[in-house]
Amino acid sequence: MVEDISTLYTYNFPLIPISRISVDSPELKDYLYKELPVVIEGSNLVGPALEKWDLGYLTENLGDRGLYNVMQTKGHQMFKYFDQNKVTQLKGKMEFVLEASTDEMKFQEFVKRIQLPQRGRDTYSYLQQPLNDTVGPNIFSDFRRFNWELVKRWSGDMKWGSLTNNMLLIGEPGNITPVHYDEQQNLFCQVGGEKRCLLFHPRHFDKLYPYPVYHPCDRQSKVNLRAPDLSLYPLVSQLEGMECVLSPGDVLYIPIYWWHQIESLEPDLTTSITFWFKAGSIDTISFPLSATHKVAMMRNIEKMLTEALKDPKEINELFCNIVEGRYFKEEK
Ligand SMILES: O=C(O)CCC(=O)C(=O)O
Repeated sequence: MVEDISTLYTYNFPLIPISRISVDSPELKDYLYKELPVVIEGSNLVGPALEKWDLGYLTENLGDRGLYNVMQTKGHQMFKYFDQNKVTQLKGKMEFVLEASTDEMKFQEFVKRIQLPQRGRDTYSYLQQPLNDTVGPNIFSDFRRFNWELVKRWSGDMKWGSLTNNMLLIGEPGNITPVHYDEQQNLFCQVGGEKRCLLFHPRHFDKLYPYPVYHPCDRQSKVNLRAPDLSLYPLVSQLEGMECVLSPGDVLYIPIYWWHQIESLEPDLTTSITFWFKAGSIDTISFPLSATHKVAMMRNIEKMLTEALKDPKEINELFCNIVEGRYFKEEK
């Protein structure tokens, strides 16, 4: 267990602690309502998984069933997500390098790979699989006994949209999901091992240099937070973030459009389960628009142009023509 956060990797920007509150605290609603990150303690949201889902039990129940998505890296442990559909769409139009690949394999094949000692190999794996109907009767029965009443109460009170996905993540110590944002609300449940989570408010959009929407790494930052190239990405030096370390039983609320980097800490395997919800419908809009609304608006403009122009080179050129020599950033 991490006793002292100062023993972890030191970043070149300030990180303040994310608040921790009990599931019974009346303040919880305020965090969810204001879309502010918080670690919720004592919820028992995924109780049966906490009690049982170690590697032995999961292998017994999932080992030979269905196929699982496993991301792989070689020579590093940065598991930058990419969208395979966008890779296909861009074939022949644009060159890009992906830092990870995804394979489908039986659960027991994944276990075989992660059980090889890390020393002596340079490939790393990260299982990232939506829980679906291939999981078999025991896992299904555990899943049904998650605290769905609580999930429904929170998502209903907050008027979030529907639950889209419960992703099961099993990672090797040292794995990093680099900084990115999602277009969904997330209740992120830690089941096994510990994870360090860095979060950044959506207003840091410009300081994190996201890929264009048409790119396979859409929603990911181009910046490696551990080795930022400040000549290319100078605004990184102005970042201010928040952080927490999650232990089994903790639930981190990751608000929609908040940037997050998630790091699997030594020495154990990490297991997590996400509850992703669509955004709720917007009843009223107030001005000036929030950073979240602005990101949503920028994405829509980019999507419209991508659809109209089809070719990434044309999109780049058009955006440059709109901005260059005409619009300037206000000095802060
Ligand atoms: O746990 C991880 O490594 C990544 C999880 C994540 O990015 C998410 O739940 O949005």
